[in-house]
Amino acid sequence: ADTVDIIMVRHGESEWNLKNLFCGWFDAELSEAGLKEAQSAGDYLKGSPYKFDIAYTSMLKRAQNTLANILEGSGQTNVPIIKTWRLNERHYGALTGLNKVETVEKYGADQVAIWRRSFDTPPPEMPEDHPYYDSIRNNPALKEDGPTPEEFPKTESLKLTIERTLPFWNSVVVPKLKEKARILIVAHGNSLRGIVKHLDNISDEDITNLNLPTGIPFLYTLDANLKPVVSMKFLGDPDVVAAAIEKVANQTKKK
Ligand code: DG2
Repeated sequence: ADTVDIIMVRHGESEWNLKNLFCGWFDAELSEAGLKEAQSAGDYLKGSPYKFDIAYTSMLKRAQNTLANILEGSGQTNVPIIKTWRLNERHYGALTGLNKVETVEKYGADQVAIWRRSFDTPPPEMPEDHPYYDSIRNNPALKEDGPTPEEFPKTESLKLTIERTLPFWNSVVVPKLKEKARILIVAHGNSLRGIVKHLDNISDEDITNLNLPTGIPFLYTLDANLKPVVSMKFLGDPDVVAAAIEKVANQTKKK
């Protein structure tokens, strides 16, 4: 059949996922569990038919380290890697560094749900005196590939995230898919939600319900027009997959 496979994965759990903090463009490290998730994904892929010609990731360590561990674990360290800020997580604005449960206690569950999952309402902008403004604005990785000073976000909704991720998808990934390159993308909860929304043509309402688990690769099989024949098929133990999705959906609920 005239189809092509592409595998995507949200990075493994980060230190800030573990602490339940809004992370966005803050360059958090993987947690120990996140490193293990990346290694397990690598192990799984090693025993699978999926091999890669090229890999794409963001400018953030949690995604890059996940990718490195997946390639290591699957015995494919020679795969070329392209890094782009366009796959970065959505910028979480003034919420960056705040605890997700405390933010619900302060602003209410409805408001936080809007900030986290509405399609086009961005969180409040990050002011210049925000505690993480400097580390984000002056992240040396963004000198390698980053937005121009004019493009540099102060906050991003999913809509704004898609507006800077899709140009990369269309100009770089799509031509490679048409060449039948076997592609791996390691990115973030919301940058990947944007790609999935585009591929599956998910409505602005329905995308609010989609939560991606950390560290579990998922497969798309695309036809000649790049329409999905197989959508978001998670590669792993189904119980582990279901539990992981549930965990993300429950992040703002009190334990
Ligand atoms: C999370 C997503 O991004 O958070 O920025 O806190 O995928 O890099 O861990 P990731 C963050 P939610 O939108 O799920 O709250």
